[in-house]
Amino acid sequence: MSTRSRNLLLSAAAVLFVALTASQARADIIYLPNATAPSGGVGHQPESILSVQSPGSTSNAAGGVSWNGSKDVRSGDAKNGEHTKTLSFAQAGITNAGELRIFMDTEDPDNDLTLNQLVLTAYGSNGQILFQGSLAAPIHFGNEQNGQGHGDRVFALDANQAALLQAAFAANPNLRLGLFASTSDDTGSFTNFKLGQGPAAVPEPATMLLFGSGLAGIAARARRRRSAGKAKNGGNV
Ligand SMILES: [Ca+2]
Ligand SMILES: [Ca+2]
Repeated sequence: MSTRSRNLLLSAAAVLFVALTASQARADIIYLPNATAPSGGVGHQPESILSVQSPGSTSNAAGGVSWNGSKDVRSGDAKNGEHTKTLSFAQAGITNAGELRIFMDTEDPDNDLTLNQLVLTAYGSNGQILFQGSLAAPIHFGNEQNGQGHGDRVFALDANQAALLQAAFAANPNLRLGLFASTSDDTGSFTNFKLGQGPAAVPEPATMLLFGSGLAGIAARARRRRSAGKAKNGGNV
């Protein structure tokens, strides 16, 4: 292998490393600004998985629900009962992780809040963690809709994470999904999350497409150089 080919391969490996590192830090849960969240509060389809409520007159709420192998475990500011429970794919009405949607319904009286964290976890029959996806960075939302029962925001897994969750589901059809959320600037109100199925898989992030076409370009250049070298050497490399 020529020095030039080796250098090309090394730089391709460096690009791959940077892209993989970036994808680790990138959002696994993606906000879909153009998708519409369903109406109907807790007790209506799609199924509620979590509600968090800021205690007293504080402005922050954080809580979740997990599965310990025999029962749900609520934590922090998660509300009891119908609001907060782990869900199987079947209970959420999901067959395809690429079409899984997390719907957020805010009740905030001044119609804005910050979603600091959102973590989706899949648990196996013994409570072991099979999959976890999360929002990369906090998002501030304004102009929320008409209080509780009117859905506001929609989230999905990116394509890579959806493939991982789908593989976990194929191996563990009864896995249970739990959710953790933390919010701020939602004084005196609660925020509900539901799981349901969306219309289609989320496309690959643009960065991965750019990265893919970049690698294809490097490979094509290396091929051209190789065949030019072969021609020069009469086919003996
Ligand atoms: Ca709302
Ligand atoms: Ca607010």
